Amino acid sequence: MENAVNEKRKVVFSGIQPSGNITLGNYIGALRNFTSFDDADCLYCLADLHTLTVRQVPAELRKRTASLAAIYVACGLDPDKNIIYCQSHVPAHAELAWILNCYTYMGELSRMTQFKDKSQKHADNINAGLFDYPVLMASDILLYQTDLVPVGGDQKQHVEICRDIAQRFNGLYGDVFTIPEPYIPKATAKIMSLSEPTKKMSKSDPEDTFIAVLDKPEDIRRKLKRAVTDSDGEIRYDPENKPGVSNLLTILSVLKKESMEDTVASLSGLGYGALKEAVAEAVIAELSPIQERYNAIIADKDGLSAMLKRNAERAAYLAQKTLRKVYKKVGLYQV
Ligand code: ATP
Ligand code: LTN
Repeated sequence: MENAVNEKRKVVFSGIQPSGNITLGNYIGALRNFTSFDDADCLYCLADLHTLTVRQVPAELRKRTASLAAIYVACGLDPDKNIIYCQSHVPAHAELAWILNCYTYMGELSRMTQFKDKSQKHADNINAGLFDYPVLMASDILLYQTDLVPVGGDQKQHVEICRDIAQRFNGLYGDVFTIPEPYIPKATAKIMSLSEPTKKMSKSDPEDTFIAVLDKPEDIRRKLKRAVTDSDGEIRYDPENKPGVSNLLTILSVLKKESMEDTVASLSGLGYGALKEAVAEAVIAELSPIQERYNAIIADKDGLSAMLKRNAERAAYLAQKTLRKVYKKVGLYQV
């Protein structure tokens, strides 16, 4: 009993970049899990500084940031219980990133698959920020003494390098940082593109490859009707040989909270048209109430700004404690 009282509450941290329309992949792979930590202190940032690693249209970035904040709340994150804030509103993120840069090697950063992918995609703008992206992400996580980081599978490598940096730093200066663990449920780690089901669904790809959390029912139905499947006509979960059908089955079983066996059994004897229809109904049923709440939240811009301001202050207070400790440990002169 005593133990339970004395035990430190777990800290959960994650972020999403306001770099495009939030997709069903973001929702199923990350956002939806953000609400599953009842007994923890949770911080969820809008990773706006990270978006600058790829060119953004300033007015759109501003709009998308407010929109993502409203989506967080609409998905069930209570901003009084969770700290929802903009990364750029808490200067400690960029400050710690500078320090951690000096404890991160070029070699390890150059092995990051996201860096390799994005360098290929944006060959005309391979900037230092793109290379350094994981160090800013490590700072996000380490500033709050985070225990758990809920993300999709594509971010696993970034959480691993964060752990390496933290362990290296702790090895030199004592236990400064908590070593975080990734939280990546296997079944939903990678939701696939609708048009190329061997590729991850991504918000920076063309519109028809993904379903957006804010898509209208008719768009959801249209996009799913066009989703790539295969020609054997059998509804079976087999990601290797039937990536399109398996991706649709994953979406359906997750949203209906059914096991994969039950989901497949419920469609026995039916064709791909029925599968797509079932997925569309499940997606619409999941997203409609979120969209309704979203519309009310986004209509109150002042309320949204006040919430972000209040929460950035809460985050800054926590971040400052770690940053001060780090400054002291590395020998920066304190007054
Ligand atoms: P971008 O295309 O701009 O890189 P993205 O769609 O990959 O964006 P991020 O902002 O990088 O989205 O990711 C936000 C969160 O959503 C991360 O935790 C990421 O792992 C998760 N995520 C993104 N896409 C998927 C997906 N297709 N399946 C599962 N999780 C995903
Ligand atoms: N890089 C992440 C977004 C992100 C993040 C974080 C996730 C920025 N900072 C800290 C977890 C913890 C992405 O999904 N692309």
